[in-house]
Amino acid sequence: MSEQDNTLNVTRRGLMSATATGAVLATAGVGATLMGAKEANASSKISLAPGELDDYYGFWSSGQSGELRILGFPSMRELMRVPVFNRCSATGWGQTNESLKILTEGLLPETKEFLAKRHEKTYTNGDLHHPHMSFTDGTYDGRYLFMNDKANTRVARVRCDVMKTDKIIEIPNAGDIHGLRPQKFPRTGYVFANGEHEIPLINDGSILDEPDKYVNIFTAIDGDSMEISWQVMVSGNLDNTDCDYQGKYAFSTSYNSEMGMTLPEMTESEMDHVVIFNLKEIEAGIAAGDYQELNGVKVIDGRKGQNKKYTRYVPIPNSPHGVNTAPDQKHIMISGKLSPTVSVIDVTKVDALFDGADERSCIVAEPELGLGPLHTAFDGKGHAFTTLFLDSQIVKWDIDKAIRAYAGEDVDPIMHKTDVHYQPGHNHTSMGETKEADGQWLVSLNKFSKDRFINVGPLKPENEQLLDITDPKMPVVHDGPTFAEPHDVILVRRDIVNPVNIWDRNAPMWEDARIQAAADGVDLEDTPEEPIRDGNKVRVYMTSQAPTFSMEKFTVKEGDEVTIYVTNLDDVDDVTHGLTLSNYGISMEIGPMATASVTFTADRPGVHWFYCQWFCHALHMEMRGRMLVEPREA
Ligand code: K7E
Ligand code: CUA
Repeated sequence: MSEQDNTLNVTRRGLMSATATGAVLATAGVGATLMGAKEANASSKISLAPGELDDYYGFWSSGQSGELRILGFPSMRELMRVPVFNRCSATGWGQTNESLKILTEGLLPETKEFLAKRHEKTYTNGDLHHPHMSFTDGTYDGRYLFMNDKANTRVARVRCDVMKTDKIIEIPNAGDIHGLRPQKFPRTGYVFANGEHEIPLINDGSILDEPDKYVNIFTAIDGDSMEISWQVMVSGNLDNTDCDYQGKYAFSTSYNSEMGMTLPEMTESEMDHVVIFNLKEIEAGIAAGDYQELNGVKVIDGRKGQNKKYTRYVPIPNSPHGVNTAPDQKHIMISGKLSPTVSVIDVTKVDALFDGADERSCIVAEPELGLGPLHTAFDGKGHAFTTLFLDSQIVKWDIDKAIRAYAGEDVDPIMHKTDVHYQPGHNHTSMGETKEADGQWLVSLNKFSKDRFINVGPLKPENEQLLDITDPKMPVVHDGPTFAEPHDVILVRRDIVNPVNIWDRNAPMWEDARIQAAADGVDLEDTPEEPIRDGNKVRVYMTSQAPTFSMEKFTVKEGDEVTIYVTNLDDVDDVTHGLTLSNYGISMEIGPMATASVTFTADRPGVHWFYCQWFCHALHMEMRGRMLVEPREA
């Protein structure tokens, strides 16, 4: 945060808690009395006056909705939805040529074949759990956001300058990508991705109900090229992952070390494990040729008992879930889920494991915190905050005291527990997964809202609560309903994220349109008055400038394959246009100075209006034109 920002924020927050409390108490009467001075004080910190800006960007996942959401934080106002694995009616994501290229180019050949049989080009759903920003030197660098698709084994990248998805790749050999984290140091670098569900290594039907032949795969992706660097075959499944601040190790939890196929089998043993990946040894193994190549990827064998220096399996009680690296750059917290404990790994003791030390010797604390610990967040001041799913609480605990207690000292690491509503999964603190954790806010992502909001029917929203962690009692200061189902969020200081307002005409997004226009001798910014016909292919080039399209009408023949390219010449903040083609199921967004295109077959004769669907001008309703489709001669 810049000096200036800091001053502004402190002033605003300070002012608001000092003055607004008084005002609320004086004017709101009974409500304020019931609320209590403390809660009124806390809520006033988050109620931004109209026109005031938030201090943080919140990047929310959306689970089975498949998109990324941007919220202003701490107000928790939803600012934007970025389509990623889903289809979007507003922007045409999944329909425009530009988005389809991104959605299809990274698919495996067998997936393309499979989808073609269903007359589809790409999947229409996704399950996006974990959005994380790229790092440089242990903190966010504002370049990219990376995220997983558990449903269809993909990893996507969003460009933070335009807040659009620019790459999606399918991960071969792995079963359903769940945990995902970017390398923290020296930079991203690698993006680590866990395959959660164990499958046969060659999953073509030749092995079916023989679970002992199933494996799991840990993948390192190059965050710059979005190509797969290498994979490691492991024993047990893989749930969540995180890495250290030295660039040496990654850590993945495994809740099914049993490799069970049924619930009783999966939860049978008291101890599961965290797999530690030795990045330098894996790179050396790849360089030395100690791998098999599968689907074009170099796969190292890091299964238990291989006794190589690629992996170590540290026993952890019991079905561990979250793994979170503390901003002290030293401790890794593994949440026990079915065990009431969080196991603390000291990364300085990990080297010894690869020299033969006992696996548990890297554990330096294992505090008992409550029931159902899932994920842990940090304030950068030596404290950790763990969600207790079954207890519906956030527990704040002292890392140093937990270590001393484990060594035998009679100290209680638990500092406070706050009730949340209800059943929290992830929690996250402002800048909490970086070395710049600032200890201001914690958001608790609760799976159930039950009675917290007016009833909307059997399907309820989730409830994401905001806790003020500058207060030792960590009061809940805000309820934030969200639709299905954000699993995770990161809170990034706003000075780190600097998106543009207007597209760069050279953006790679519409590279194909540029190439086609050049081949047609067309200037995308000064388009011809008539479509270009090329056999039964028709290319319609248009520009948009509020409140007109450059073409008022065009004529095609039934059965023509039509591509409409629109370039938005308005280089003005917030003047986005759209093109919706009525009764053809077509719509797309065209941002300021962007080009977007869509291809379809004109198989419905008649008059079809195209119109702008983004309210852009006083004459927005008039921003329309006609596509005339001549019937094929009988
Ligand atoms: Cu829901 Cu991060 Cu997929 Cu835990 S995971 S809750
Ligand atoms: Cu352009 Cu509405």
